[in-house]
Amino acid sequence: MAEQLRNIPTNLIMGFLGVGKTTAILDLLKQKPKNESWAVLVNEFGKVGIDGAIFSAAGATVKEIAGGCLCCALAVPFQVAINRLLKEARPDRLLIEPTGLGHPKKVLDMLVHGAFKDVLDIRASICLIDPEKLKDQRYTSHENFIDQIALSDVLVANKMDRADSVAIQLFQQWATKSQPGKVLIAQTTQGQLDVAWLDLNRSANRKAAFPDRHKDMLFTPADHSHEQLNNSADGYQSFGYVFPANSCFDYTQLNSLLSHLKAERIKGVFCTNQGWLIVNSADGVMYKYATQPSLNSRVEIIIQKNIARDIGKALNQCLLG
Ligand SMILES: Nc1nc2c(ncn2[C@@H]2O[C@H](COP(=O)(O)OP(=O)(O)OP(=O)(O)O)[C@@H](O)[C@H]2O)c(=O)[nH]1
Ligand SMILES: [Mg+2]
Repeated sequence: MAEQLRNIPTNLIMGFLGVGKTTAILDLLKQKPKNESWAVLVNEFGKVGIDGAIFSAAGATVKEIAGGCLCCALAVPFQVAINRLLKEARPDRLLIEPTGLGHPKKVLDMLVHGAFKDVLDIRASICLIDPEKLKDQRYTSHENFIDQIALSDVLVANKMDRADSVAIQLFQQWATKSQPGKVLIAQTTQGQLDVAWLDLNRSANRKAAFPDRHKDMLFTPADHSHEQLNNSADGYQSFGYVFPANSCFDYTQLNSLLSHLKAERIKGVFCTNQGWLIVNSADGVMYKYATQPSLNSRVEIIIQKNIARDIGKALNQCLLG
């Protein structure tokens, strides 16, 4: 029973949309000691979960909470999911990936002071940051972006392959001005973190600049139809589509459609005439890789608000038969 579990090492792996959190957790799972079992809890802003499928394909015990952010509408599902995950997996370690659009303060408070305070041992929170984003005021003025950095113990610049010298200098400025000082500041690519960082200590003295960030925030589902699940908040709009189990996409048409969408984020699992695929696109760079057959094809597309698109219709036109 979960009640008998004590002090399970737990880390928050945070960072803004598409920075490489899932990539980092997948890499950490590869470094897991063979005799340990780890569990992953992932929270998605969109209502159609994709990261869960990515983790499951890697063989991790995973629970997914989709459709908002853990500290707002999903506080209760969050606690239920942790309970279930602990009960079912009895993990030696728990890694939590909150949505990139979420604020970490209430999540941390819930974990440290809430019902799980004796069950979970909250260690260093790791925040990934794409240094190139530090040039863009859309990110540097975003309260969640700022507080993900402020509340992290370990700050890691990811996507260093894309970072120029200006971006690296900005990263160093942001990293060193943060108070209390970070336990560790590092730079990496492909989310490669050292597994030993997970056991670094968490500082209880870190303060959010915007602690009430989500107090009045509502996530408004725009559509309740069985196949389209939209969500909008905070300047972002997510379009989620789930297709019937027997749907199959024309690979070439799908690839062309997704490549031309000017989206902040695209994540999908697709059955195509070239096999099952996971599609993961951030900053206009799209990665595709083969995966095992899934329950259905589904996709989550996040764009800046107020850009009207008929994405559902365009996706349907890529279906075979
Ligand atoms: N160029 C480059 N791409 C990377 C790097 N790390 C991750 N990516 C790519 O960035 C995209 C987003 O990575 P994810 O790990 O899914 O990011 P995330 O933070 O989990 O995304 P959300 O959960 O949607 O917020 C994927 O296509 C990755 O392959 C990196 O170091 N360099
Ligand atoms: Mg992710």
